[in-house]
Amino acid sequence: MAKSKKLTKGQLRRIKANQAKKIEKQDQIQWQDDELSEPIQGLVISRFGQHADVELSDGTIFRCNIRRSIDSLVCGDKVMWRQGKETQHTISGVIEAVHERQSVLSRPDVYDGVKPVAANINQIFIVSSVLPAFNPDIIDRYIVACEQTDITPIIVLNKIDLLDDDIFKTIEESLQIYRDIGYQVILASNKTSDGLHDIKAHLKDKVSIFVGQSGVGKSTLTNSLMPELGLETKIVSENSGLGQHTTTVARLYHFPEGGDLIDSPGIREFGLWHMTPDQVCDGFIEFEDFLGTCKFRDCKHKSDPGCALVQAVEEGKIHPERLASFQRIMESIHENLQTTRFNQ
Ligand SMILES: Nc1nc2c(ncn2[C@@H]2O[C@H](COP(=O)(O)OP(=O)(O)OP(=O)(O)O)[C@@H](O)[C@H]2O)c(=O)[nH]1
Ligand SMILES: [Mg+2]
Ligand SMILES: [Zn+2]
Repeated sequence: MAKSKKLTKGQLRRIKANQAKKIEKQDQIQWQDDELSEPIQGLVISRFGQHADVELSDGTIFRCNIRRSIDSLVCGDKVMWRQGKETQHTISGVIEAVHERQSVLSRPDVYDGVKPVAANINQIFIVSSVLPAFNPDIIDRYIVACEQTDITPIIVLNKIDLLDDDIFKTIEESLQIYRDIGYQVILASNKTSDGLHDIKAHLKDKVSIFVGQSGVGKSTLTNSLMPELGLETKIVSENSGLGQHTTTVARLYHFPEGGDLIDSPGIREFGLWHMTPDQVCDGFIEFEDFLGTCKFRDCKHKSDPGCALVQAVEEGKIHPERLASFQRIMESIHENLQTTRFNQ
């Protein structure tokens, strides 16, 4: 019988124990004040657990511990850190303070409350594809988050090499809704290089992030734009048609032509449970002209009589899909309010 290459339970246990020991040692590192350098400015290019990789302006990267007084630190944060006399167990210093953020993309987490994803970004590429299936609901949710924080969204439909004429026609109709509202839409493919030039042009001189479902091709796009990176990518599961959550932490890369790009881990869904109905409404920018003109002040914009949004749909001024999407978001917020910690 061929010998199995799988690790035995004992081997797995030992590996786990060694990793735990290493992390424990990293956590135990405590420098005395006189063993630490003067404060140095740095940029967090990645955050994982109790550690973060901080980059200096010359490109050198140092793995640091994080002072317990810092309650939130993410990729893109500008920090003040101090270098230890010597590197211990791969840890070179400690992050002491975080500069005020110009922007932050957050999402609610069922376990941790609202969690920041990345800081100081000014552009979000909402990446979608046909495998996993095209999902305008997720696009709408990201747009709401962008509008809330004044970050520009750009919609990318990736993997257009996989589209046949019929699917292309259906998705094009959806995408046209976004173009009509005024959002930029880019059709892209890593196979044919379609759209890559366009993405490159938008990346220049901006701090951007790729977001979207797992498996839509965020890391593959990042590799196409910066081939020297060789990031790990993984095939979409044939059974479920879903991605495999290959990228596990957000990481910032400097684009050779200028500008920064963060590749982020894929999501299953993007909840907006932390937002008020008014905030969600504001995220549907084409509703603005009609808000405040409904018959009832507490109109839910659903089946209430005299709803100005419903009327605008009937008159062709708002796309029915967008109002339906808004209503779905409101329903999901309502359901979550009843079941999660966002119930305050
Ligand atoms: N046909 C086709 N396949 C693509 C394209 N871009 C990416 N893929 C494939 O899609 C799969 C998933 O790609 P990834 O880059 O790992 O996806 P991701 O969005 O980074 O996924 P997570 O890291 O899990 O969030 C891989 O098998 C890629 O080869 C494309 O333009 N066309
Ligand atoms: Mg990835
Ligand atoms: Zn209304």
